[in-house]
Amino acid sequence: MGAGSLRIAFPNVFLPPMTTIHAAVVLVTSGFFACSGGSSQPPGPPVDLVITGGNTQSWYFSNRLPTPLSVIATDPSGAGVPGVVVMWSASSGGVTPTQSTTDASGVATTIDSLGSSTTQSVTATFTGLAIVASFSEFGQAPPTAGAVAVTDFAFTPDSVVVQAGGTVTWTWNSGLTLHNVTFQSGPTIPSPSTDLSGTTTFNTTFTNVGLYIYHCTHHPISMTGKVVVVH
Ligand SMILES: [Cu+2]
Repeated sequence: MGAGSLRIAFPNVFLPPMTTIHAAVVLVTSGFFACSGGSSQPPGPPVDLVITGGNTQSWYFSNRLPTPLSVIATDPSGAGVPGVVVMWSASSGGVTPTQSTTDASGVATTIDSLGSSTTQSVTATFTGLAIVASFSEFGQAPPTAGAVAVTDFAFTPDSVVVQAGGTVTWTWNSGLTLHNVTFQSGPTIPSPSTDLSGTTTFNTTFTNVGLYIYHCTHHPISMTGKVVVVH
């Protein structure tokens, strides 16, 4: 498939290592035969790890990436291989867990937390795999403030990210129509604004990390927004 697809073939020239690899493969896949109910065609040995999710995310230093990292262990025919122990390693920050086992579909996942590098890699491998799967992830400093326009009848942008301790400012440009900022959910529920119109501002400082959802109570369908507070 794409650049993330890594293919290897066991080289015929190294017979002793190949024997070793197959021995390891029998060990790690033996669990499959005990728990598989339906398949009459058990997969062969795993020969490849292909990235299936979480590659090339851009997020903020010292924060967990929004999407888990996942790989599929495949046999020579491309079928997923269950029961393969995948080892994960991050160049910056860290992964949790550092070892995970492929599920019935052959997929293993981990969660990556970015460190303080702008470009970071996470590798996934299993015993006997010649070329590891390599993820590239991108870090940046989180914004320390956010700005949202309040117009008829939308919050723009409807999603802002701010670092904990940072402030988001809503700026009205709505003529005579009254709007408000009322929080519905979050780690805490900040105080709402009053009903405001014309050109004015309202701001909230966020101290707790998490997702905050808000709306205007007069226009709850079109006027909704969220604030994502990160470390
Ligand atoms: Cu409104």
